Amino acid sequence: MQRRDFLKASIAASAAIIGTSASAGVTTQPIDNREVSKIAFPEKKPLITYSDRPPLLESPRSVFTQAITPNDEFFVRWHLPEIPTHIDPNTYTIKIDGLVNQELNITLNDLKNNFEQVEVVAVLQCGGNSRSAFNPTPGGVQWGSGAMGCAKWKGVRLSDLLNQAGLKKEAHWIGFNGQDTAAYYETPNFVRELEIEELDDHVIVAYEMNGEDLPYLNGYPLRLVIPGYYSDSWVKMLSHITVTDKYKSLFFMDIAYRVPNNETESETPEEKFPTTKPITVMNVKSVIGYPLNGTTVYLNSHVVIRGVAFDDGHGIKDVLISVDDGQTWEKAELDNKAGRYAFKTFRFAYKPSTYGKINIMAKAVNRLGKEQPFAKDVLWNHGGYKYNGIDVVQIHVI
Ligand SMILES: Nc1nc2c(c(=O)[nH]1)N[C@H]1C(S)=C(S)[C@@H](COP(=O)(O)O)O[C@H]1N2
Ligand SMILES: [Mo]
Repeated sequence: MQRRDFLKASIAASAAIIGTSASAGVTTQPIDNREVSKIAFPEKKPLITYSDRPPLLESPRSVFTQAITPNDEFFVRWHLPEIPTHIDPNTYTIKIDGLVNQELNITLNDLKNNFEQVEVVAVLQCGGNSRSAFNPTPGGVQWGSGAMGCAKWKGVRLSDLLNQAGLKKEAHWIGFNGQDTAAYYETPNFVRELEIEELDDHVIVAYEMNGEDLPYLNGYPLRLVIPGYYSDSWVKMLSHITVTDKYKSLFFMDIAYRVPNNETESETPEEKFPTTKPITVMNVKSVIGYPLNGTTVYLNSHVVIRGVAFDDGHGIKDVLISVDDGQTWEKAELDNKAGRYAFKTFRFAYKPSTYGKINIMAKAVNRLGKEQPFAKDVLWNHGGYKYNGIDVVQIHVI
């Protein structure tokens, strides 16, 4: 078997284990009734657990009433099973090489003392977040809506590091490599490549998350933070940055985390569009954190609907709430002092006036006027990426 084939075959096999069967169900919302596991990983509360090796942990929906997602409830996604279990902060270095004037080996101490320290509050969201809402179900981890979170990241600008090394004029691509490795040698390391033009001053190499060292599972001691981008390129346990002139064909960049180039039509399970592109910037999205699906409330009681909304950094303009299946919408109150890449929290005072099952919907609109589509209008794609349908929870009024 060709190497490529082996990879495809192993991906398909793992998808079959993690994924549910295609078609059948009529899910139009992310699966929402999974329980958190009984066991907890280091530095984490018990979370929804899909796999322990590599760790795949989802945050419960209820955390999305908060502007900042606590570190111990923050989701976790690794692709490769071998993650170093011992990291020595005194000797850890990040190497910068390739098309640079001066190769650098920067220690954590250097990073913290010899560069300007910057902070950004930014949403980290897996491109496959909410994948379980697609119908038919694409293979891959069947995330509900909790493969995302928002944190305050602290570190140094990537551009400051690259300037220190000095880019040669042919420099065009930057590769980022983490410390995790595959269990089988055929699978390459987790490496991402970005074009230099994509990397502005907002991109940081972070060592702190919400005022603490990065949790081990979120990439201790260093990770890339690319505000506004899906998190597949936020490489964790970052230890090597290589500058090149040409794009090197890489597994994760070439197969995973890509969507059809054509973003106006859906793919179908039978047909794949011929050309794809990386998923890059996030689309507009909101998630309701309260009430939860199945919550029982009294007629005429005061229910405060709460949640979070975000986009790629253009900024959320409105979050609209509907309690009549999308016929009429009203504006929620918004709050956010943390900047355009952060969660905007929303709240809406609701007094249920009819008995029975009520669907509460939230739809975010950004400053460009882009808004979340109804679930049925979200573009289906083979990878199950970029789901951003109007969020819905169903409550029971008694
Ligand atoms: N080294 C390394 N970095 C990685 C990955 C990985 O498998 N290895 N997965 C990426 C993907 S796809 C996601 S969604 C995020 C998850 O970040 P988190 O575990 O901190 O939530 O890490 C990204 N960075
Ligand atoms: Mo991801």
